[in-house]
Amino acid sequence: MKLYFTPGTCSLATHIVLRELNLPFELMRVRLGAEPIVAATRADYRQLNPNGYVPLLQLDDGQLLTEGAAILSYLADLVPAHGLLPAGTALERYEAQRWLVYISSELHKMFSPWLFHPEFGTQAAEVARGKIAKRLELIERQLQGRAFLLGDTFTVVDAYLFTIASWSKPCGLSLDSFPLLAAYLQRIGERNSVQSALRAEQGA
Ligand SMILES: N[C@@H](CCC(=O)N[C@@H](CS)C(=O)NCC(=O)O)C(=O)O
Repeated sequence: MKLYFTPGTCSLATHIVLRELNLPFELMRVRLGAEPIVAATRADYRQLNPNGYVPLLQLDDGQLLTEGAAILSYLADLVPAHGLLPAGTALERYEAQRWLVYISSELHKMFSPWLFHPEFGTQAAEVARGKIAKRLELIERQLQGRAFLLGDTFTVVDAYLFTIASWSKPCGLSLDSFPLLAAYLQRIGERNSVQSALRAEQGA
């Protein structure tokens, strides 16, 4: 498999999960922008993903999968024994999906313009800051009595939440009102998968 990624972005979540699962993969760095390119080949990245964004997973047979939440679910299902996503049709699975969608639509896409598009200006940043703080309240409540977002084991939801909530720092969003989340980020950040993913992305 190949993971098309850009350091400092949401593709880190997929990268962490590939490492959690010990799956063989190749990292393909993408230079984002108006004309995104694959760094190693300078090929037009939009040939692979017409939307020009990361992450993108390329399977060994060439098939392509985009959308972080879908990629995370796919990877977890490749190795069900790791328990990175509840299996079957139990409500827990849809609970996990609920959080993936929540992180994607209520946090990730609220942070994105703020972090990656300073041209949106300070007013947009202030609106985003208020909305994100509100959305984090639910996360803080969910973390009460739980080491991980879904309970006592690490899942793909944690890889995604860690990646997105870590953007609070570069955005200057204080987590003082969210002590459980702050401790959670510290804890997840110490995992081998996270440490090695961050090291690999810095060197890529
Ligand atoms: N809906 C996509 C959005 C992915 C996304 O926003 N990726 C950002 C990095 S965090 C990106 O590549 N932005 C560049 C762009 O939109 O041109 C997903 O959830 O995977």
